[in-house]
Amino acid sequence: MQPLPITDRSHLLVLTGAGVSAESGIPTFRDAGGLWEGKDVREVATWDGFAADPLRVWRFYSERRRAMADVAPNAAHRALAALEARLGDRFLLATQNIDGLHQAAGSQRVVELHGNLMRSRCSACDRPPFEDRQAYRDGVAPLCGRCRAAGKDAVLRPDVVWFGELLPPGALARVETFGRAAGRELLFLAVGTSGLVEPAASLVDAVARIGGRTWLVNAEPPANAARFDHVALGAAGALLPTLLAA
Ligand code: BV8
Repeated sequence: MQPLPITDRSHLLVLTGAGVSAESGIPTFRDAGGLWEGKDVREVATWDGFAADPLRVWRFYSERRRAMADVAPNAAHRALAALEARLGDRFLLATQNIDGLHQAAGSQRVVELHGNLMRSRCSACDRPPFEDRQAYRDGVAPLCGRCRAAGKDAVLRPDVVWFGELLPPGALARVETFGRAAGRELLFLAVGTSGLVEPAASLVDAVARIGGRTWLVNAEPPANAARFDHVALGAAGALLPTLLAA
């Protein structure tokens, strides 16, 4: 695959999914051996599942927090951070991942569509989300200190977006504003995503509607592959450095 035709007028919008972190050792969701293998998504990635058994959800996310101690950004994350350094405000990275590896690789213009694993927030009060790397082992779901001070019991939750929940306020708007400003100079690159989860999976169509061109890098053809202008099958860590080369 030729490098992306990036000119000094190009605006690049990138969407990443779990596949971009696979070479860092983080399991994806839907591949064999994935995070959801043997689990019922409704039990660990919905509000109803959390309300029914917060401890089960905290075990799921605590295990993912613990696993972060052994992972680091890979060549795909680094290639995207290097491109942002080249393009500046003509670059925007929307990620479905909650692992924070893009930021760890130096990316700054990042929109976390589904939240962040290393933040928690209260399930009841409106205190702002806060950094929380703790893996809750003691068998008790963590409670909100502010609610407790007010004499109420409220369980903390991971600051992530579950199915049936709205994306963080402003997240999609930031992506849409960037795309509209770029118009026909917009290049869209999706990396390592199965194209099954909305609204992220339909970004490719929005780009096409405004006259942008679309690329996909994925280990195998995802559900929405036919909606891309160009498709490169392979590992993100192997393909991105060439694809995004100056
Ligand atoms: C919303 C939590 C408005 C965080 C996740 C009915 C009722 C309610 C909602 C819906 C409904 N019908 C549809 C919806 C919308 C729903 C949805 O999309 N459902 C689908 C499944 C049918 N979406 C939502 O609810 C979203 N909110 O729409 O709000 C609304 C509200 C109410 C009612 C209507 C509308 C919220 C979506 C967020 C859900 N949260 N997880 C967490 O725990 O991480 S989703 C989960 O899937 C993750 O966030 C993940 O990021 C996301 C997408 O998965 P991928 O990243 O693509 O990972 P996957 O494993 O699937 O694929 C990896 C790919 O990489 C593979 O293709 C593989 O081949 C490739 N790969 C592997 N290795 C490599 C590689 N590629 C390159 N290199 C490699 N080395």
